[in-house]
Amino acid sequence: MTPESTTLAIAYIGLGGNLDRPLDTLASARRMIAGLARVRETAFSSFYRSAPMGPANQPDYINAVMAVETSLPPLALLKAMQRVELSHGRVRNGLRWGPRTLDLDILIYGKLHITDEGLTLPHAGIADREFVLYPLAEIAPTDLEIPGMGRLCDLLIACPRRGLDVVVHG
Ligand code: A4P
Ligand code: MG
Repeated sequence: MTPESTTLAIAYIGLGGNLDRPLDTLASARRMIAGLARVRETAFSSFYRSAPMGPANQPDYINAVMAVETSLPPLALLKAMQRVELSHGRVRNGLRWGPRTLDLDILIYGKLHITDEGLTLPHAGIADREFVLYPLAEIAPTDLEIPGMGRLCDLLIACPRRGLDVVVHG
């Protein structure tokens, strides 16, 4: 796909954050993403709260998933997501799984299955993260085939919902 391409892809974006009023931050990021050129929001999940995966000495996370239709190629979409992160105070401190105001992951981009230095699609963490799978299942068809990983409904069965609360219904 060239940058000028008008081919439309369905992409799912995972939003997360645990510093500085994450509900407000995620709502603001949603508006900014929906307002991007060549991006159209098609669905947005509820907001969920969960304990941090990784270091425990950080606040709980708020997560949500957004579906968009986009003609941006994958790397351009990633760059756009990184600009939205930066404009919401994201600081990359190099700490793996450390606290953050806003994290935007491209979970799925159409049928693409790629491993690149800067972009892995689908996102490598989907299968074992309940804070990704359950909001995704709210807005995606349950028979969605996640390239290289299998059907969403099968991933859900393998990842029981344990510590995930809906804080705002979508
Ligand atoms: N990158 C590669 N593929 C992708 C993709 N599909 N989408 C690269 C977005 N980025 C992708 O990401 C590091 C690099 O990944 C980027 O430069 C990009 O080129 P980052 O956002 O700078 O760093 P990160 O997010 O800290 O890395 P990591 O390891 O991906 O963190 P995670 O996996 O996102 O985990 N607990 C709960 N309950 N909820 C959460 O949302 N999130 C994290 C962060 C930890 N614990 C959590 C949560
Ligand atoms: Mg990230």
